[in-house]
Formats: sequence, structure tokens, C-alpha cells
Amino acid sequence: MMLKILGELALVGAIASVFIVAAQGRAAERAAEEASGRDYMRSLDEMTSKALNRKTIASWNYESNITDYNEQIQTQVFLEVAEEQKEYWKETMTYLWREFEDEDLKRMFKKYSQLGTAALPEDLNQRLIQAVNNMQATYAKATICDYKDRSKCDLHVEPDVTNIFAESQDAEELKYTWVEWHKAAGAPSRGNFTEYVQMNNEAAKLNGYDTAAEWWLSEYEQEDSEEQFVALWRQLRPLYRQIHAYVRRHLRLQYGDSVVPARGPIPAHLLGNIWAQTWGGVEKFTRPYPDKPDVDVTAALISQNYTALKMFKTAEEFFTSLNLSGMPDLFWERSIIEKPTDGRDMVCHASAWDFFDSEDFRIKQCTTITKNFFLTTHHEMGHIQYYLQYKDQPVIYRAGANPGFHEAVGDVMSLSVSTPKHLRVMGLLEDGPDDLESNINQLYKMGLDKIVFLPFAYALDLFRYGVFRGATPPPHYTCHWWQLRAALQGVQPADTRSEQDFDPAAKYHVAADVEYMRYYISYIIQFQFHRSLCQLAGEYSPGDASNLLSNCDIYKSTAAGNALGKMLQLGSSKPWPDAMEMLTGQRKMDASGVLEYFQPLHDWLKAENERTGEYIGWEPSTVQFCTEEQLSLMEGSEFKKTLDKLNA
Ligand code: X8Z
Ligand code: ZN
Repeated sequence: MMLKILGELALVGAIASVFIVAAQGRAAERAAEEASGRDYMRSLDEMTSKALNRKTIASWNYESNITDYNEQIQTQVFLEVAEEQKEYWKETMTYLWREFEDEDLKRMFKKYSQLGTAALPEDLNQRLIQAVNNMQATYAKATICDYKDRSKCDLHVEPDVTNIFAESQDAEELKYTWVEWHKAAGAPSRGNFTEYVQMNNEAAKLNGYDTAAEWWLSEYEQEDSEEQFVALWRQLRPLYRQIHAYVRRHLRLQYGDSVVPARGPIPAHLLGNIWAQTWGGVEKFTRPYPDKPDVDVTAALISQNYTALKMFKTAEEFFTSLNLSGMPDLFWERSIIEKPTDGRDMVCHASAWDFFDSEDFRIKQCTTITKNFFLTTHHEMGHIQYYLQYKDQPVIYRAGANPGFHEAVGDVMSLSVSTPKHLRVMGLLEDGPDDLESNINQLYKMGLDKIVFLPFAYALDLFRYGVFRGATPPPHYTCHWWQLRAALQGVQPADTRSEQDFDPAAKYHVAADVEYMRYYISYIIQFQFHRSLCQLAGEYSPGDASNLLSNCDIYKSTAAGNALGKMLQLGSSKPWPDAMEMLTGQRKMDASGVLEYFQPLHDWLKAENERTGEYIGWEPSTVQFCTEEQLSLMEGSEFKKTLDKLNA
């Protein structure tokens, strides 16, 4: 008996060791595969760096000088690089990377397993490139005639249309300019946009997504991103409705009841910006306390002989004061910081470029000497700062923790730069009272930039999600676009619209295929970042009423700069909640930063709107943008469900 047991035990032992040996063999195989994956990843990343460098050079050459030749070269380079990437991708997919132990290596493989638009067959990729180039060129070249001098027909969006909207208070001139700009820049791109949507959706499918909407959303790495976006909007809406009602009342006083209906959406041409995305242009005649000294930074910049270069150097100094990086020599050599005067066509919309060689970083911007461009310069330099901080990461990680993070860096600087405290340090603002009324004026000014932007940004990409998903087909573009803008922003078009128009493409990011939810996210998380940086700088402690968040200036705080730099260095190597937690201790996007910042203004607006009896919210638009037929088709549709969710 004993012998039998011993014999059985020996047998079990023998079988076990066979298993162990086999398992050890597999583990060794896996380790070898993982090691080879690691080597492969190094060469893939090097190839990608060269490929992205080639593409970026070709794009820069085209966008800074729009000619047929430069377009042809750009298309050719894009197609060649796509073929190269396709070949690499096939090899990438032979690795069993999902079984790798090294989480970081897995993350890189996962990112590389998405081929992007290179997944398209060459002919479709070419159609996609062509459609975007056509829209981009239409936008960049669009010109309109002057309202007063109709023989002067070379007005571009930058600086001409922008200036008219910032300065004119002639409702007829504004309406005319609004209509003409949308005619010149929007309508001609309708067909190209439809083509772009089809090709982009094809690419999305080849990358494993239902539509390009899910593809764009994947950048936020969360299952429930869309629910988060709508929840954030519900938190912000009460504040928005107060500032909306307040501004509408003042516009009514300025332009009369017949131009601005008492309970209606605000006509979009009266808000000081061609897209009604920020409303700083109406600040001068809507200020809460008009008798308090005006804070006119544009006038100070001009009188102090600021140039584009001086604005850039000033912005750079803010970053270096935080112990962050200065701009490298190549940046100063190769950036374009003013509109060229040689008559060439160029994409003027400000942008910051990473050439993926860890050396070449540039900004392209048609700077004029205004407060807005002073802040935009900080915004763009924030992108370059991010590039510089993560330049030693593998190429696949040289991106923001999510797209909103990238947009937030420079804006965080601007939040400090815009404070009266900082402007005084800079000599851009004279000494003035530091009382409650001046403070409300200041917060109001910020609100016209920050609060009112949120529903604009949100509407823009809800529109494109709907188009990508087929809920908004081409015959309903205009109707749905204005339904969304009316629902979210409470604005209405300057004049009747029809499906002959295509107003979304009169906005740069639609014409240029730039995802826009990033700005919605940025305008929320930048206040979370600002709050944390201000605490690190010893400039703010929550609950201390004598130290408002809106008065904090992090200038010269190396504690703040070092903390921000650490987060930026991660690039996209970790999921964004990890990056956010490093700086803020929070793992969620959260509107409480915005709400805390604007609390005194919110209270003031509520009291003021109550005092004047202003209606809060808005009734349906009186300007027509949908036909009866379109409205009846909308009942019970997917699009209607989106609208209902927003209004809930
Ligand atoms: O496009 C920009 C930047 C370049 S990333 C100038 N912004 C958005 C816009 O102009 O619509 C910055 C704020 C919103
Ligand atoms: Zn940006």
C-alpha cells in the first residue's frame, strides 16, 4: 500500500515537473518575445519620428505658403508616409503585445496598433487629404468687401473681420459683415465637408470605431466621456444663463427691442466676435460698474510700443520665471509671428508646431498688437512648453495627457497674466482701486472670455458627432447647427439661414479638421490647474474670502512651475487622470474650479438680473433656420434625443 502511494506520488511529481518545464518554456518564450517587442518598438519609434518630421515640414510649407505646388508636395509626402506606416503596422500586429508584462510597452503597442488615416486605401486617403485642403484653402483665402466702401474687397478674417467685430457698434454693418463672411468662408465648403465626413468615417471603421465620433472620443480614454461632458455642462449652465441674461439686457439697451428680442436668443452678430465664441468686444458698453477706471491693455501695449516680438519675449519671460523652459534659438529663427506682407496666401489661424525631432518647434501667428493676441501668444507658447517638456519621451507619447490638457497650459499662464495685480507689475495697468466693484468688473471681463465660450465649444463638436454618426445628414446641416447653438448658447443667426449655407465651415477648426471638444475640456480643467498652482504659489487658500482665486498670480513661483513641469513631462505616457492627480490630487474633470473662480460674479449677476427683472433663459428663435418639413422630421429622431438631453 505504502509503495503504491509512493509510486503515485512519484507519478504526480513527474507530471507536475513536465508542466513546470513546459510553463517555464512558455515564460521564456514570452520574455523573449517581449524583449524583441522592446527592440522593435525602438526602431518603430525612430521611424515614426522621421515620418512625422517629414509630414510636419510638408504641412508647414503648405500652410505658410498656400500654392498648388506646395499642396502637391504635401499630398505626396502624406501618401508616401501612409504607405510606410502601413508596412510597419503589419509587423506591429504580429506581436502578441496584449500578453506583455510591461504595462508601458503594452501602452505603446496599443497606441501604435491604431494606424489612423493611413489605414485608408490610397485613393480614399487622397480624397480625404484633398477635401481638407480644399476647405482649409477656402477658409484661408476667403475675403469680403467693406461695408462702407464696397469697392474695397480684400478683407480677411485676420485682422479685418476680427477688428470690425471688436470695434463696430453699428448693427447693420455687423449684420452685413456676418452674412458676407459666412457666404465667403462657409457655404463653399459644404460639399468638401460631406466628402471629408465619409472618408473620415471610413478611416474610423478601419481603426475599429463605429464612426469618427467614437474615434475622437477615444482620445479621452474613458467609457463615459460623453456623459461627463453633459454633466459638466449641467453644472455650468446656471452661471451661463445669468451672464447671458445680463448681456442681452445691455444689448437691448444699446440696439433696441426690435434688434434684440427681450426673451429670445441673442443675435450672433452683436457679441463682438464673428463666431460669438467670446464676447469681450461688448465689454466696453456692458460693464457692471462703468464709472470705475477702464482696464484697456490694448491701449497700453500700443502706447508702450509693443511689437509682436516684444509680446513673445514677454510671454517667454513668464514661463522662465516659473523655472520652465525658454524658447530655443531655432524657435526664434523659424517661427512666423507676423502676417507676411509679400501677398502670399497663408493659414493665419494661430498654431504651435512640434516637428518631432526634439529640436524644431515653431509658432505661426498673424500677431497684431492687442490684448487678445497678447493672451493668444501665451496660449501658443503653452503648446511649445508642453512640446519642450515631453521632447525626450518616445514619439508615440509626445502628445497631451488628453487634447484638453494641451490647450490648457498657456491659458493657465493667461489666468495669472490677466489679473490687475500682474498687469500692474508689467506696467500695463495704472494703479487703481482694489475694491469690490473693480473686482466685479474684472471678473465680468474674464467671464466674457471664459464662461460664454463653454457652450460654443460644446455645441461645435456635438454638431460634428451628430454628422459623423448620421444623426445629422447633409440636408439637415444648417437646421441642426443652429438648433444646437440656440439650445446651448442661446444665440440665433444674424439672418435667415437655409441648407444653401454651411455656417460651421466659417469656423477655422471645422475647415481644418481640428477636434474642438479639447477647448471645452481645457476651459474647465484650466481652472482646476490654476487653483492648485495658486495654492502651491501661496497665493490662494480655499475659503479665505480676502484672497480670491481670480486675484492669484503665479508669476515667479518655482514651486508652481516645477509641479506643472512634472505633469507636462509625462506627455501621454499615462492615462490623463494620473497626470491630473499629480498636479491637483483630483482624478476627475470638475467644474468646481470655474464655479469657485466666478462665484462672486455669479452672486452679483443673480442679484442684478433679479433687480432688473430680466428673463433668465430664452424662448425659441424668431429667425428661421429650419423649414417646417425639417422640424417635423426631427420629431422622435436621434438628433431630437440629443437636444432633449441638453435641455433636461
Ligand atoms: O484655436 C485656438 C488657438 C490655437 S490652438 C488659437 N483657440 C480656439 C479658437 O480660436 O477657436 C484658442 C481658444 C479657442
Ligand atoms: Zn491651442
